[in-house]
Amino acid sequence: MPDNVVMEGTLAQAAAPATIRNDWTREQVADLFAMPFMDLLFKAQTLHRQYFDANEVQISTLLSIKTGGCPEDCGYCPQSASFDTGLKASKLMEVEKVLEEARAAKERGASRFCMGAAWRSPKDRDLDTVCAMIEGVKSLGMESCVTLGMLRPEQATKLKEAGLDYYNHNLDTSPEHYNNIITTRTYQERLDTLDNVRNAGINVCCGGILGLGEDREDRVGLIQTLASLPKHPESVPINLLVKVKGTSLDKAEEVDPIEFVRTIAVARITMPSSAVRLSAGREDMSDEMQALCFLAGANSIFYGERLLTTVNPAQERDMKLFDRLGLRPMQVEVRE
Ligand code: SAM
Ligand code: DTB
Ligand code: SF4
Repeated sequence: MPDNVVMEGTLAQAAAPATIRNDWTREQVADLFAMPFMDLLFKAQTLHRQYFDANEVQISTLLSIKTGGCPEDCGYCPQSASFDTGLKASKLMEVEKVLEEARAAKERGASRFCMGAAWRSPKDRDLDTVCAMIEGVKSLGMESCVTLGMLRPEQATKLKEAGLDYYNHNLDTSPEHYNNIITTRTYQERLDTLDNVRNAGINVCCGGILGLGEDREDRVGLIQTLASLPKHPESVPINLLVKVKGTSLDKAEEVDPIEFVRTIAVARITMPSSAVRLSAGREDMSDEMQALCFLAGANSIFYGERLLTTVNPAQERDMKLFDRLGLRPMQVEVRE
């Protein structure tokens, strides 16, 4: 089957192929969100199986290579200098230290190593150091991913030349809700960075966060924007806000877990060939909720006891969960 074709609908209708669509309307996405939960999950799981082995989950490990002191004012983020969260800011890590962490992550079973820096955008000198980290990670036989803030076209090209596989840059929420969360960088600037990453030939990792005080319409707006990009992001992280004391969202309203699962399912249905990552926030989820997210089409996680600055489930808990659900880590072939 050509990779732009997906079998749409229930198993009974599986003979009717449908093209991957980049023209989703708000109304169509809202209609998916409003489906009866059982029908929605069945549709998502059916589509999931057209593209993926439903028992495989891709595993990434995160490392904060430059922590805190960020000039941006993202209301959810413990690393913003706008908030006093008690986090100690640190300088860019040394390449060899980063590679030690990458080796350990590989030994624990991660296929991708993701490095995050609390920058508005990288300085050219720092970018050279990050390129050396990417080259080192690749030489370990792992996929590489970085998230460094806004990128200019020539910076994206440089990262591509170093062998970068994925660049993470999130839209976070709907265009309408965005300005309530971040004032120092516009939605359009985020879209421009995504364009620059795409044009450099790097895989795009782009998603959002639930729990930012948004409503259903904003969740619809986020997914519709992602699914209407000229090419779907290869990886779509759906984060549940990790509330950190001192940030402006530390008292935000809890997200209904069923609504979270619905969002995963709608991401799976609208972007069927993308990896959907059950991203930050798993520490606060029950095993049963995570199982529902996998059933709804999530097929990627962050593995390891730390995200960037906050906690992630203990490896032992994740290994037990994989075992109980019969899930296997996805094996990834890495080309240098
Ligand atoms: N500074 C870069 C940037 O914002 O593009 C890269 C690092 S930033 C921490 C990466 C992503 O982490 C953000 O875009 C946001 O979606 C997510 N994130 C940050 N804080 C979070 C939190 N408390 N809970 C959930 N996700 C969070
Ligand atoms: C993404 O969407 N989630 C990750 C990754 N991309 C870089 C980051 C989550 C950060 C959670 C808060 C923290 O640990 O600082
Ligand atoms: Fe800075 Fe990124 Fe945190 Fe925003 S999300 S404050 S840009 S580290």
